[in-house]
Amino acid sequence: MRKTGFIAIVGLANAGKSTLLNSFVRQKVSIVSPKPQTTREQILGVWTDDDSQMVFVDTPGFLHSKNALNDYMLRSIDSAVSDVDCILVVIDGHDGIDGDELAQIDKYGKRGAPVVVAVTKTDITQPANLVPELAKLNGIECVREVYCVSAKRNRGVEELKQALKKYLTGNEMYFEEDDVTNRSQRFAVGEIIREKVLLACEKEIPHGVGVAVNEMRFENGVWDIDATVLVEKASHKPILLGKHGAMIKGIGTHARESIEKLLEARVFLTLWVKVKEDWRNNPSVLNELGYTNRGK
Ligand SMILES: Nc1nc2c(ncn2[C@@H]2O[C@H](COP(=O)(O)OP(=O)(O)O)[C@@H](O)[C@H]2O)c(=O)[nH]1
Ligand SMILES: [Mg+2]
Repeated sequence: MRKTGFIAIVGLANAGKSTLLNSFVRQKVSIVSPKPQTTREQILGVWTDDDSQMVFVDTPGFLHSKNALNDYMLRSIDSAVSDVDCILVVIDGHDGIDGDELAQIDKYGKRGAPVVVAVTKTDITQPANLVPELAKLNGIECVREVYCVSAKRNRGVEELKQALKKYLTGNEMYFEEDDVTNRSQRFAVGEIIREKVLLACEKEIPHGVGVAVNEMRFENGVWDIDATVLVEKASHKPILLGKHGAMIKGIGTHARESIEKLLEARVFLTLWVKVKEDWRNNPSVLNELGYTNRGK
């Protein structure tokens, strides 16, 4: 019988949580960019092998700012860390560990689940700089183990995954053997488009971007996909379109290539840009885009 269970991945925005999740399950289930708020809600990544099934819960990073979408993201972190077998705190080794992070680890520890720390981005961190940072973790009682990894270079990730198995407490299979995520294909397609927008845009626009996949049709070996990129200010629309539509065209090309890999088929992608003032505070739009608090 396999050992099974849930492992929550938490930490500051941009620490490298989603990259680590993708590395654990060896597939891109969560989008990655240098911008905070890339991950907006719980995404599950599932790893099943001969002796275990580990369900990793990716979460949005912790951020302070006020709107309904952020409230939603914070609730989703909270629900992710309750009732898991282990809390994996991801720390950016390159940035070092600050007081807030230490306090946060302590807080997670009080929830009862064992805490394991993954210090990531070691590929761009000098070992000499890492040592004093690691020493800061010494005084924190709830930390069971500390692993240094590079998710980008896939170093130390397998060892960490093996180590996490000992914390699994269940023996019920939550997913089919070949499932890698809980999210639908449609959601994954929307997320890929959002990732390409994030990578292409500067500063404030990314936070205000939402993607609605209006239609996905598979015909004659080709996926016909129609999606709308929502922006929250009229002034953002021309920026996203770019000169003679060059920006949105580039986003569309990158997105199409990624979606073709995901769906393993040719894709015909049509993208629209629409202004929807203050959509991040509009429950019906949030619902339409799939940002609904759902249980795991
Ligand atoms: N050099 C390096 N960069 C990384 C590593 N892991 C993540 N990153 C980068 O850090 C940024 C944030 O990563 P992401 O996984 O989206 O962080 P999250 O907000 O915690 O989910 C992205 O630009 C990643 O490419 C790593 O191991 N090494
Ligand atoms: Mg993320």
